[in-house]
Amino acid sequence: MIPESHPRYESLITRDRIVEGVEKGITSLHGLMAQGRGEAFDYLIGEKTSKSAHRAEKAAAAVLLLAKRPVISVNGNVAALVPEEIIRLGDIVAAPLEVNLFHRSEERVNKIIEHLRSLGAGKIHTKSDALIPCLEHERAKVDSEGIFRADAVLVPLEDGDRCEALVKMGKTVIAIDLNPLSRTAQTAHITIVDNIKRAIPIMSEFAEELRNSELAELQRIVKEFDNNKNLADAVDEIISHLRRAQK
Ligand code: PTJ
Repeated sequence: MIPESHPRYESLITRDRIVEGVEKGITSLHGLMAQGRGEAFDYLIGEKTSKSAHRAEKAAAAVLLLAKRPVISVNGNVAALVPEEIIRLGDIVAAPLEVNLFHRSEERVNKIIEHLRSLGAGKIHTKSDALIPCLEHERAKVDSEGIFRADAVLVPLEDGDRCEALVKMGKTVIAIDLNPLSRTAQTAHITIVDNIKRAIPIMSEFAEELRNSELAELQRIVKEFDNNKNLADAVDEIISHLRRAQK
């Protein structure tokens, strides 16, 4: 039992959720390492949502609202850390979920689907009858009516090449990645450099706020967003945070 007074309470609770995910067979063992990597970047960021992340979260909400066939991709870490939050976001922007795993096993895919359903998930794309071109690993397996034909895909905690392959397929790709220098971060159209635990609820708030906006207003938000500039800002924010922490 971790006391709430512990200075690293939030971080320790998050670790517990990932460990629990592994014990339930939802999260892969590699997910533990991914979490550690994420934590290190979150520390550099100051464990709070930066201005650049906030801008990206707003633009991402607008993209999802504008999309005709949006899909939210769920992996083992996402299912352990933010299942309810991702279901809520999917409901607000009318985006079905699809489980897509790097360390894929049918058993784990099914466990994640059951886990999401037990928490009230609506539409989940469950087939794996199509392949993302030019991707030689298990993440290529997708649902022909889901990620394969989606026009916008949210890919949280991703590792590079699928993001690139989805971009090549002509989809708008939104990534959530605490590492602003990762291949995914550099390749996506909208990169949210924030902890998924903070990012998803903020995206939902923006989506709630924007869901009744005129189309032109949503298009303006997306058009004005510049991912390269935003990523440069994210790096600057990390540097400024480190300078302040040093004093
Ligand atoms: O469930 P699977 O089999 O699909 O596997 C999922 C993982 C995450 C294990 C797999 O995709 C993987 O190994 O990912 P990587 O290559 O470790 O990349 C994960 C990225 O997500 C890294 O850049 C981390 O910094 C980042 N990350 C980790 N935790 C968080 C995060 N970003 C946002 N929020 C987090 N909580």
